[in-house]
Parts: sequence; structure tokens; C-alpha cells
Amino acid sequence: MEERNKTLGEFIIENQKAFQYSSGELSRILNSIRLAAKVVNYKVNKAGLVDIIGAVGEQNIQGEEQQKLDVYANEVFIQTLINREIVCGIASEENDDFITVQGSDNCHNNKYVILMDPLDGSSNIDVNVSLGTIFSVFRRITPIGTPVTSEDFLQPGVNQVAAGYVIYGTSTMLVYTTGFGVNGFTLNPAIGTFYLSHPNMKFPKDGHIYSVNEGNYVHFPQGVKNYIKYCQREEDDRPYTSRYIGSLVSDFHRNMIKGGIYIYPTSSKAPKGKLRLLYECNPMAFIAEQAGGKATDGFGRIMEIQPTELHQRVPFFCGSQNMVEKAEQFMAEAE
Ligand code: AHM
Ligand code: MG
Repeated sequence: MEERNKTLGEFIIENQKAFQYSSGELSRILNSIRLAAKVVNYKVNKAGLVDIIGAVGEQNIQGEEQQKLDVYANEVFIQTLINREIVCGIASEENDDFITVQGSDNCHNNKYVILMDPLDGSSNIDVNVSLGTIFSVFRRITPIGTPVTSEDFLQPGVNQVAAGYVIYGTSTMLVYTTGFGVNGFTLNPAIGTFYLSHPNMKFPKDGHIYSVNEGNYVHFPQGVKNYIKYCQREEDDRPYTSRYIGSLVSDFHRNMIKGGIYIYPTSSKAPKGKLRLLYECNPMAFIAEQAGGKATDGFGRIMEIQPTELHQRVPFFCGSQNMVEKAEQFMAEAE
């Protein structure tokens, strides 16, 4: 059965042709992510064995120090990309500043920068709940041949050339877009191969699931409070179902398949929101839009925000188009 499905490797090669004058750099980046995802997946699946193989900070049987999983994932993705010398710069949610990739070849000649959250939802690590990796690729804007600058990373999301996520869930999937729709690939761990399992993914235009940390309700803006009450009201096809994993990738993935909205608003506790524009919101927004969904900060399109700092936070409303528009309507009315 699986042999009839395309593998991710085959799909990447086939789709390289969609890019005119393609040099293959983007395909090589995607292949590196595919590889790093498999390495991280192996480690994530062993996380539950921590009592047996040693906790963070302890030495394992080989005398190696056990690392925190998010630190490990960060190193795997960064090293995989650096070793292949295919990007000129890397920014990660785990690092304060961006990395200028050096390498034996002159990496200043590479066209792309990558931004990522190597292991999102890290509060779920110790409790065996799904985690994710999120990535976003831009063409640099400073001249080829020169070292990257912050300008190359501080681009609005509309400039993304690729974005995707890996979900380490009941099965491991890699979902990505290069601006020609969204495709999902499921890992067969027995042979370490991703197969095309979810071609041309689409958000249902409407949905019945809302995902928000309702424990923070008292701290939310009035528009969000009103929208939550709307979701809970017995009227038409409501009340909606509430589902919140606390792992953005998993909540997004479920909502994209079933139809739903994810909200992480501003609150009196987090006046700018919690999620990072560059590492979390922009890539998810690109995927959402490519799947026919919508992503806003409650008022305007996420991908049009001009970033001013690497770790900038924004409120995030993302999911089925009609649901996001309804939430925006409540936000505008409460202004
Ligand atoms: P992290 O990058 O520190 O893991 O935080 C991001 C995560 C998202 O995956 C998730 O949707 C959100 O934080 C949950 O936050 P909260 O626990 O405040 O609801
Ligand atoms: Mg994160």
C-alpha cells in the first residue's frame, strides 16, 4: 500500500520543477529538515524512558550528560543545517540572536535564511503529549556574498518562500508549503520514510472547535471574552467543542483537519500575547492561508506585520476562515 504513495523525498524533487530557475537550494533545505525531524523524532519517542536512561543533568550509561529535549532539538536542527551549508543564517526561538552560517564554502553566497521553533509546546515534554517543530524560510534581502544581517530575518510573513511543521504525535508528520498548497507526510518509523498521506490539505471553511486557554479568561480582552461566550451559547450549530492541548502545532493540526479556531490573545498577564511572530505565528499563518484558512492578530493579517525584533510576540487568531472572521467581528465591536 505505502509503496504506492509518494515519499517526501520524491515529492520534493518533483516539486522543485515548480520553481523557475530553481537552483535546488530550497529542496536541500527541506531535505535537511526531513533528516533532522527523524533524528528528533527518535529522541522524543524515548523521552518517556527518562527514569530508565537518566534524567536531565544526569550522565547516561555512556557517560554523556542527558540534555533537555528542547535544547537537543535546537542543536540537531541547527547542526544539520550548518553542516549542509545551505542557508546563510539561522534564527531560533531558543537563541537570543541569529546565527551567521560560516562553513567551508562561502555560506554568504547562500540565498536563504531559516527561522524556527525547534521544539514547541515544551511544557508537554514530561507528560507524553504531542510536541512540534515549526520552521519558516525567507530569501535574504541583503546582497549575496555579504554576511546576513537582522534585516534578512525581520521580514513580513508575506515574503516567506516555505514554511512547515513537524508534529510528534500518535504518528509523526511533516506538513509544509512552498506557496502551492499544503501537503502532509506521515513517517513510517520502521523504515524511516515519510510518505505523502495528506495531499492538498484544506481548512474546512467553518468549524465547531475553539482552542484557547480559558483559564486566562478573566485576563482576556472584552472581544475575546464575548467571542468565547458566543462559542458556548446554545444557538444554531453551537455550543462549539472546546479543545486545547497547549501545543500550538497539535491544536492547529487538529483544527485544520476538523475545522476550528486557535486563539492566543493578549491578556493583562501577557500584554503582547505569548506566541512569537517569527518562529510560530508567521509560519502557521502561511500554512493556514495556503490551506484556505486565515490568521490575524484579531484585527489585521499576521503576514503583513512588519517585525521589529526577533523575539516579537503577537496575539494570534488562526483557523477556519468563517470562525476567524467572526472572532474579528467581536474584537472590532468591543473596541
Ligand atoms: P513554548 O514555545 O514555550 O513551548 O510556548 C508556546 C506554546 C504553544 O505551543 C501553546 O499553544 C502555548 O504555548 C500554550 O501556552 P499556555 O500554556 O499559556 O496556554
Ligand atoms: Mg514555541
